[in-house]
Amino acid sequence: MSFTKSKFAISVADVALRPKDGKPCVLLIGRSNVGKSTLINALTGQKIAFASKKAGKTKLLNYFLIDERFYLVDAPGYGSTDFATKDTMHFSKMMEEYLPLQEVKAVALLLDLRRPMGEDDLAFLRYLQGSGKKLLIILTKVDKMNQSEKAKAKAELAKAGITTYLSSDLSKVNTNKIAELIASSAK
Ligand SMILES: Nc1nc2c(ncn2[C@@H]2O[C@H](COP(=O)(O)OP(=O)(O)OP(=O)(O)O)[C@@H](O)[C@H]2O)c(=O)[nH]1
Ligand SMILES: [Mg+2]
Repeated sequence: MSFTKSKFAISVADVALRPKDGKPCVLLIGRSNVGKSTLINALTGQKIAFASKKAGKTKLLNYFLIDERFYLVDAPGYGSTDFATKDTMHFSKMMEEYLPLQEVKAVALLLDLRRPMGEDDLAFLRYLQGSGKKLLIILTKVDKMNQSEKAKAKAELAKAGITTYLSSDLSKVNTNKIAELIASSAK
């Protein structure tokens, strides 16, 4: 399956301003530049999320209504530095407010494991694992990985306690599988 009908709904800078129609939400989350917006475009078959070569493009929570049933929410990327910048503080605050919401049914964490996970990735992963939300792990940019990088990524995930994950190479077959899992987690 893929998302047959999808449209941009709203961008909000503040959690308080989100849609309050009770539709379930699946949050797409990951470091800046990991490929969140690109994955949304692949899943919807439309250029509805802004992808950019420059990190930190997405600053707001962007809501996309899928099949009139649930929202896929593109979140701002979290930090690429070790210290708390204004942006990472904004991100943490937003997540603390957002994750506990009843309509947030699942979180898809995107990881680009061509580089090992950083402390911030691991800390955030632990935080998500303890959040009580369904968690989907999606490896991005797998089309750019060779066999040994794929094996390393798998070992890296196992070390972090993750044995089930999806790989994204933006192919049709692959994207359909991700769409299917996201749709079923939005319940
Ligand atoms: N080869 C390849 N490139 C990808 C893939 N996903 C994303 N990219 C590229 O990576 C860059 C960043 O992608 P975005 O989708 O803008 O990343 P993002 O996570 O939305 O970034 P922020 O909004 O800054 O947090 C773009 O140049 C994309 O074309 C992928 O699966 N394969
Ligand atoms: Mg983005």
